[in-house]
Amino acid sequence: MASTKIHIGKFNFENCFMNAAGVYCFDREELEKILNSEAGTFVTKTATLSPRDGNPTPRYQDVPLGSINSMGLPNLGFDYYLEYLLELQKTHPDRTFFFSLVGMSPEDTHTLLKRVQESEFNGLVELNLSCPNVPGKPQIAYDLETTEKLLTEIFSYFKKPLGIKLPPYFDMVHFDQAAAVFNKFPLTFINCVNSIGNGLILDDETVLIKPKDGFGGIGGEYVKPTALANVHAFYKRLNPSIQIIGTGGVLTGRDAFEHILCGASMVQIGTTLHKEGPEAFKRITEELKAIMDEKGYKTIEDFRGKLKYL
Ligand code: RRO
Repeated sequence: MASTKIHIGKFNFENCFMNAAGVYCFDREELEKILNSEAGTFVTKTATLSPRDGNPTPRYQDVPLGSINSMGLPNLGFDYYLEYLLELQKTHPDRTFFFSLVGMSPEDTHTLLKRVQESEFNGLVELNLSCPNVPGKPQIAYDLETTEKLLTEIFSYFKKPLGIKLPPYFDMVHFDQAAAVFNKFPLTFINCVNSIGNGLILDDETVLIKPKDGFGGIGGEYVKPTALANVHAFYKRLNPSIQIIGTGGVLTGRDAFEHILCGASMVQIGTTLHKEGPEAFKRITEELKAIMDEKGYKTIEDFRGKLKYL
């Protein structure tokens, strides 16, 4: 049968699927459920220097075609996740995990990354440059000057494997400009895409979530075409040493197959994981393997990036 093993940088994973940051990753209990599922690995909830309560509830709502959220970066703080990750390095030395991070300011981000650099952590960092939901804080990666400055500073001291979580871009010139910036740095990966920021979904005459008058990040079926376009646009523009994690609109094995055809090495699942729970990994993995078997693809590399044009 087909294999869905992949690698990111020097790290090998038994399966190409994992959670998307924000879903099933708030605390040890949730992370353990992903650890013990069919997923190849997990990423933590994006951690900040201090714990955060996040925005007022209700702040996450599933809808038929996806989800809307304005969580506001609730998390248990950097130390909580680092302690768990270091523990797992001892109990699961054969596995590799992702640590999602961002500071509430560039200074905080540097403090966090310097602490990771000085720690025993030997996995991958996913620096979140795309949270759409903290009032007053813009999505960092929509400002390419700020992003370039931040990455320049980071790579002066940070020597461990690091990738960035990106917001969706919607203009060919923006793909060109963003890729030109990312290609200047020794990034291990980029992750396309975070939720489509600041959408509105209504129920009758009313918004669905409390923060920001109902505005929130959109996930699920709504975002797949945007996610695929971002994965493929960057696949075509980035140095081949920068791998791509595809995130957005993965409900089925077919959706994952499309992300990989567009160039994704790993595939993250957010809204569907929230709706179905960790059992979703088994179903979606089986569906992807069935497509690969039918087409005669034995490994992910047999078809990754091989999207056909007219
Ligand atoms: O916590 C959130 O509100 C959140 C974050 Br940090 C993010 O990166 N993406 C998202 O949809 N929600």
